[in-house]
Amino acid sequence: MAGSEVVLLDTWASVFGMRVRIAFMEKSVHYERREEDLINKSPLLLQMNPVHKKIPVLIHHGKPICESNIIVQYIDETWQNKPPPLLPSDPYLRAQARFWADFIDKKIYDAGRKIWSTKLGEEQEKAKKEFIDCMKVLEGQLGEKPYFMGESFGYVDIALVPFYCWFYAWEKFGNISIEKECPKLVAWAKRCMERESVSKTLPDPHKVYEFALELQKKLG
Ligand code: GSH
Repeated sequence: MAGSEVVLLDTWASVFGMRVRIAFMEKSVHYERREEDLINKSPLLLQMNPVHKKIPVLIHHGKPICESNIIVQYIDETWQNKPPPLLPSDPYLRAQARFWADFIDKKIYDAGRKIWSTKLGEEQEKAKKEFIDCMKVLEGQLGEKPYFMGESFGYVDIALVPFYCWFYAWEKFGNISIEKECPKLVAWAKRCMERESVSKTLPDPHKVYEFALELQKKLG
């Protein structure tokens, strides 16, 4: 651990890790990123996140902070002197932002995962419907705004935009067109991709698809 005061334990395809990488880049905070092998977790990961044993973990001055959305909030508070602010300053709007980030965590990850982990047929049709319904709720919340909380890119955008690199995989597995179902949401994702923090963080969707194929084989 000697040397770096800001260390991120991460894996390249993790949407949760991407949230933290985007937040750091937005704030221009330098950190050391360490790639974890989740099949063979490092002793440091097990020591720093003994409860969930998951990445991402931010280690700041030797102390761990776990859970991606909590890490993003921590980054915003710790480096508040560095623009841009990621959460709104108004308490009501902050609560709203946290609500939508929580919705994304509770709904999108599982719904998306079910598309590629369920077999074709009734079960997958149900998974696809559930996923599209959740995406439509998000599209409704976005409305005509450029970003989720209004004019500027922030916390809710960071919570959701990493999933954009999984859209291609979900479309291939589920034989769906997310753009057809949710055109405004895809336009929002493309707008986010114009930011360096997002375009430099999100991996190639084809690479993510290959990764998901491998994972699907392993899970049988
Ligand atoms: N709610 C957590 C967060 O937001 O940080 C989810 C983190 C998570 O699921 N991480 C996965 C992981 O470390 C990688 S994408 N999995 C290892 C395992 O489950 O053993």
